Amino acid sequence: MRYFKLNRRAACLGALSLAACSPAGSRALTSADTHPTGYPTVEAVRAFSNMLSKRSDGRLNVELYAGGQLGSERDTLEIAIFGGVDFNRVNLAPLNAFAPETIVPSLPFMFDSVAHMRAAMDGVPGQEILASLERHGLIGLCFYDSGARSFYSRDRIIRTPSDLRGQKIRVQNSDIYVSMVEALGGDATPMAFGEVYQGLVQGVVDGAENNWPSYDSTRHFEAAPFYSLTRHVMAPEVFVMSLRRWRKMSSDDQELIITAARESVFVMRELWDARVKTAQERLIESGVEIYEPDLAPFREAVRSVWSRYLTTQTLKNIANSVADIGDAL
Ligand code: GTR
Repeated sequence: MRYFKLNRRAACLGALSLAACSPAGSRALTSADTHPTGYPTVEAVRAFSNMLSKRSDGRLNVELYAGGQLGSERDTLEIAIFGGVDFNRVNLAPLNAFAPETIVPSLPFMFDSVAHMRAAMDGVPGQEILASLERHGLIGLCFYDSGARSFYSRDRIIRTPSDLRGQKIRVQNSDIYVSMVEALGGDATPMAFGEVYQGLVQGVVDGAENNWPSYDSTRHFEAAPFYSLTRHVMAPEVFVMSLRRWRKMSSDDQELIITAARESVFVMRELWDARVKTAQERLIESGVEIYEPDLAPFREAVRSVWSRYLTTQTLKNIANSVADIGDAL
């Protein structure tokens, strides 16, 4: 098992779990999310938590730490592996560096549609990726939707990859996305999610990329009002549990957790589809300029990213089975 090197925040937050101990020694479970209350991922985990509480007759309760209270996704993953927080909802991107199987669904243009992403993550490739996380100190519970990520800019419409030339584009903390933006001709700047708004306002970066709900909820559109629907990445979100905590649970409680997590996926899908609609409406109303580019030159430009990251037979097999699922749809 390869652990992160723990940082100071992780060490401090180890104390969080201790502080939450009840005199009887049982404690509320905790969950972290970078999104605020009301965002679909947070509300899906709340639905999970409600199911768990009900089915355990109030024994298993999850306290939600939303809005990045416990730090960036990279931080909270470290904390979860260390056992300082029990559950964590993150994107796949921060897992790419140490859990190779997560690379496949994170690659640009891996999925043709949301339906393709859902079918692949519900199927064998998704199960294989979730199972692979155990080697790294995490139990992969389920995937949640994250729609499609598209580029937005402070000062220009991105019509073709050449419009990204010379633009500093914020990316998530994953080498894949650095390579992707470089392959498209831009300058990639990895940055934590919570810093992007200021980065855009101050011009530290010229643009970023995200799905409709995040572009809206972060208000990035205020500083970067040109949204080009490149839909280049459909990497899902993932809901994980600390392996350390998991091992302390009875098999009955583990079963309750797995079942509630699986059921929360359906809650998430409904919340997500509704949120995409309202975000689109709100953004159009706010005057965001939306552009539908020809995707062919974008696909072509990022071809090299696949060969660079699909380096083992295991990863190639997962990518092939994702493609087969797409062909069968
Ligand atoms: C959002 C995603 C977050 C985080 C964020 C980012 O769409 O839900 O987990 O990955 O993007 O860009 O950092």
